[in-house]
Amino acid sequence: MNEPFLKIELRDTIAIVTLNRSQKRNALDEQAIAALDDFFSTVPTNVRAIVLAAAGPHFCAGLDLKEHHDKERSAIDFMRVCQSWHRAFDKIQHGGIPVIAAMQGAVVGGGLELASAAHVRVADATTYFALPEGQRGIFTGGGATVRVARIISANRMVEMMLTGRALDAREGHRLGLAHYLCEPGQDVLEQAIELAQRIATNAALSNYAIVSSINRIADMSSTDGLFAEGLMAAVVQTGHDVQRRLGDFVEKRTEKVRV
Ligand code: 1HE
Repeated sequence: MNEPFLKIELRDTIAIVTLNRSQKRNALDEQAIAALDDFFSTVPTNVRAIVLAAAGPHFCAGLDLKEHHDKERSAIDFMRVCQSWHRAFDKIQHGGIPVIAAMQGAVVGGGLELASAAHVRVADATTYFALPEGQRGIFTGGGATVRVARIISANRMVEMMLTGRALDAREGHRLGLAHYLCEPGQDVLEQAIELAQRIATNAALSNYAIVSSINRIADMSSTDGLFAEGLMAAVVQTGHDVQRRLGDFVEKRTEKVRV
């Protein structure tokens, strides 16, 4: 029997979800997308942050090209596949729980689409990013035109796809594909877990607002955005630990904000 695509480890309030098909460079077939959709639909209620990691030397080689080749999908079949990716990755981005991606090696095609649904991305020095769809005769279908284009700009994404070139870890970091770039010798998974632990100490309702409202408000008009922001702030304000957290500052029991 095949190993499950996702390996899931719970450490206190952190879930570490590992893509576990390294022999195929974590290529995403239909089962893999279903497994991601399933996990992000049913995250245990005590989980406050999720680390999305990948086994082996590469984060993810994108669409399973062998499955795609063998299935000879029709336009409508592939439209449905793309929609299944959109549903699964939307649950990552809009599920209300911060997701931190730990990346190494190839983050290409659908792998970059997956990573760009995460809220915080950490890369090690081996990481590189590419959108080789043009070479394969296909197009992005897992959300890159929305998510990657917003991160690096539509203009840069067009160039990346036309030339098919790979951006190394430094360039990806400079353009925002990674928020953090590990120092040589630093372990990417450890750094991602550390960030997840820090993020998990925020108020759960604040984190919910951060990951579910900011990207949505970016899609709204200014008037609607300001209204939605006010509503969100009013809801977050009802959190059970707000008074305690404010009191900690007022009574000088908490650390100051310093660089
Ligand atoms: C795969 C895939 C895959 C590897 N689908 N099987 N993605 C791409 O165009 C990337 C294609 N892959 C590569 O360029 C390379 O495999 C890597 C740079 C990622 C890794 O290279 P390497 O030398 O470490 O591994 P490898 O020997 O190329 O691959 C190991 C095995 O994984 C091999 O299978 P094997 O049976 O011969 O052992 C490969 O065939 C298999 N493998 N990548 C299927 N992608 C919703 S639309 C999204 C559109 C896209 O994602 S397009 C981008 C597709």
